[in-house]
Amino acid sequence: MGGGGTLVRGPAEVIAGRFTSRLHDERVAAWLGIALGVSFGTAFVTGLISHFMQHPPGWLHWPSRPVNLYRVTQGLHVIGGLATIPLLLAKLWTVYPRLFQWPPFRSAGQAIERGAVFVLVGGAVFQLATGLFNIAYWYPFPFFFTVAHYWTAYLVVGALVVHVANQASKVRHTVMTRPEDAVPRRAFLLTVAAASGAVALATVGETLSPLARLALLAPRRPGTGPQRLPVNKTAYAAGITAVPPEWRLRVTGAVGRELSLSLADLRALPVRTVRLPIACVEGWSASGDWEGVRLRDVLRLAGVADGARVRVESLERYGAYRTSWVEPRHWHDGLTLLALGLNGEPLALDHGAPCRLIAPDRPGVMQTKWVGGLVVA
Ligand SMILES: Nc1nc2c(c(=O)[nH]1)N[C@H]1C(S)=C(S)[C@@H](COP(=O)(O)O)O[C@H]1N2
Ligand SMILES: [Mo]
Repeated sequence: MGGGGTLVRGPAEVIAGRFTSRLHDERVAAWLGIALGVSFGTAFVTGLISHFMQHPPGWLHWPSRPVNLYRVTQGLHVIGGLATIPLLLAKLWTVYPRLFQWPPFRSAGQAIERGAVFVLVGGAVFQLATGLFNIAYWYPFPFFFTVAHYWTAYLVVGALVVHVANQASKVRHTVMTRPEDAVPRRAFLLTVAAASGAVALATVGETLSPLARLALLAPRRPGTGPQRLPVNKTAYAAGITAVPPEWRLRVTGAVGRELSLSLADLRALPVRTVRLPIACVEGWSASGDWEGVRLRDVLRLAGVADGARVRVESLERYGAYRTSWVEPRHWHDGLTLLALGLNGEPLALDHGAPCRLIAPDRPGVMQTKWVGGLVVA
């Protein structure tokens, strides 16, 4: 010691001294960053689609076709999100030493950049974790999932834009030049890609029924459940023990004439069979052959105006999904049914007996079960 002076090691150097792998490297970080940018961008867009389908502003009119559109966007959102988990873990592992860089920043610009990185890391971990817990039906957090997940998405994307703006030219340069060393980056990146692929493969069967048997990680699978269709909320969970013997469908509100239809009255209307999926916001989906009457036939019978919106109401007393709105485009569509049967049998109680809504290109939460009334606005 003496007059030689000691070398002061900041936390970053201490940490970096422990993280000796050569894979904590610009190139690895750059490639993982590109992949994460694409997957978070996709999750953001598909997430907004799902949000605005469920909460449409007045000017937005979703098409009712293609029939499987929501099934695809939401499958991408959930399965893509799950496959992103290994990517994010690999990226965090790669850049971990840098998160402890000391001093934390040297200029105002760098302070903003690093602030964005912390928002990005925290927000990204939060989105993937809450999304995963949600599809696993585990709610260890005190907030309402959909609201928190929705607003955090804007934070993450805001921080992502700042981060991309800061890193774009460096990343471009890094990936365009050939490395001159022998760091086994390719093997590492392929391993990460394989992990992502394995996660996707073990879940995609929840929506692609030929792969259903591989869907080991999926909470719901096509072909399981009563009438070969999964059930999210059972009749029991909804407080519905049997079809009320005096059941009638009441059509009220802005109608030419109010209706109160028995099951026999409904069956006297033209009965159709349509093949449509239930596409749950949780990513699983499955098609069924639904038999029932067209919603538009019932509404026309009640003398409803073409531009009217219709609120479908369930017999379920509580619960966030006991009602849903049907916009004109959707009730005009001849595929939109009040279903009374499924896969050649009368509708099971768990699928919404005696009557449920089934419509094309619509989130599962809006396919209201145990329908008791239509209120026209
Ligand atoms: N009344 C009512 N309808 C409902 C729900 C509900 O909780 N209550 N859950 C919805 C959700 S989240 C989905 S994915 C579909 C699932 O329909 P299924 O159980 O027939 O497959 O029903 C929808 N209809
Ligand atoms: Mo759902």
